[in-house]
Amino acid sequence: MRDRPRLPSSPAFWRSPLRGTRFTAVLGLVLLGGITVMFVTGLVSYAAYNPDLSPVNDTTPDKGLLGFYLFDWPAGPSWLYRLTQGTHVTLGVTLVPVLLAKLWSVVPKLFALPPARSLAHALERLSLLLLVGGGLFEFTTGVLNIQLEYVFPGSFYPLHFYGAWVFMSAFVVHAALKTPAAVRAVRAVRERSTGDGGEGPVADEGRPASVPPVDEAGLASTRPAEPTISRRGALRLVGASSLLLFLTTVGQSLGGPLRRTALLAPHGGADPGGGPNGFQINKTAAYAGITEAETSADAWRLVVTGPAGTVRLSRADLLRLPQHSSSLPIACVEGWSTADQWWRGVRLRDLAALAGYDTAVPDLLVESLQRHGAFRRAALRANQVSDPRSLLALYVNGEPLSPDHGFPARIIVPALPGVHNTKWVARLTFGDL
Ligand SMILES: Nc1nc2c(c(=O)[nH]1)N[C@H]1C(S)=C(S)[C@@H](COP(=O)(O)O)O[C@H]1N2
Ligand SMILES: [Mo]
Repeated sequence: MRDRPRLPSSPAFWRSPLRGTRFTAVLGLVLLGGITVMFVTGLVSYAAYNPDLSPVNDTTPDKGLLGFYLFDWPAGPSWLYRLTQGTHVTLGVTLVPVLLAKLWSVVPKLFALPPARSLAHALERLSLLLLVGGGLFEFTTGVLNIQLEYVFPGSFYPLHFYGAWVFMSAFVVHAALKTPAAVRAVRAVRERSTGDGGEGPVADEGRPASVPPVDEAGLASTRPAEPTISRRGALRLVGASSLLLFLTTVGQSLGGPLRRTALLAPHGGADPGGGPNGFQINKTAAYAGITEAETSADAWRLVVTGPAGTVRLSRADLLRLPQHSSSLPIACVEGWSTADQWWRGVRLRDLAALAGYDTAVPDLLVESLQRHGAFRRAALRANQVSDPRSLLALYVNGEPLSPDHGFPARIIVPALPGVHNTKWVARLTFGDL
């Protein structure tokens, strides 16, 4: 056996017998479907923040034309954001092994020399750089955000949002160029394997050494080492890894007892404990700097402002207003969500009436007692304020809200991203934004 070439730019440097057009094609087609869903659910997630309603909601103020698709987020079905964001995060985690295997399968191409044979070739390679870099960037920022909870304070949304557009531009070009060949490669093997056995090779793994693999793209090694696993076996391994990630992640979006199966979900957060308030906590009262002194019956007043002027209500005043119940989940951008909780409190539209909006309900700016941090304010659209299920909640599951779930009062609105369900509410300002 000759010496192994030392430079990765030499095709003979790469010896895995697994590499080949079909292997890459199968992974590529899975990513084509999966990443398309990631992109759509990602854009939807951003629309759910109603960023064009108010600068308070807009995490990418410089998006310009990239916001062309934004639409008014509906207040239902109540599980809508659970579904779109649970899909986005769970699918993203599940696709990690596929992405890594796909990159591994084409890695020799990244080292190929000369760097560019022509202008067209140079452009193609540049788009690959954006594709690979953009893909790794999107997956890395996404995973870091769900695992470490906002490691890029304030900048996660812009990074992930602009990164997605760069990545998707390269992805569309790449998919347009490569999909036809990928489909051909997958079909070719299927035809051979369903053919009349005997004469021809049945599949890549059963192929006699003399029959060259389908390798239009030149991905197969020119000097393959002895196989230790078949191509099909390697694909099964990737599939099994994805399945394992899926099964240890999806529970966080299903909530209830299944949450315990979410071994990969972020841990180490506040322990929600048991009882009626025993469901996930995003940020604790202590973290947000909320003290008992300021939420006590004597100190806390809700300030409600509108055309009728300003009213100040104690918790006892609020409890004298008509009380209503809604079963609604909390669904966080990080992908976790709770099953429906039973909330009780005052309808936002009743508070709008108190502020002077008896007939047409307007938009609403909600502000928390919390003094610092990005989640202390949120703007809600009129359709969300007027929904009869939208509450300023005082109770959950039959008990007063715990300090960590927003005592004395919090917002709960159907289909709203968790982050806009403001806790420790101090001020409601009604009026078109
Ligand atoms: N004032 C305030 N409200 C807040 C937050 C916060 O940090 N501060 N976190 C938000 C986020 S990101 C989520 S997901 C929900 C979680 O609500 P929970 O902790 O009651 O489950 O509260 C939201 N309301
Ligand atoms: Mo959240």
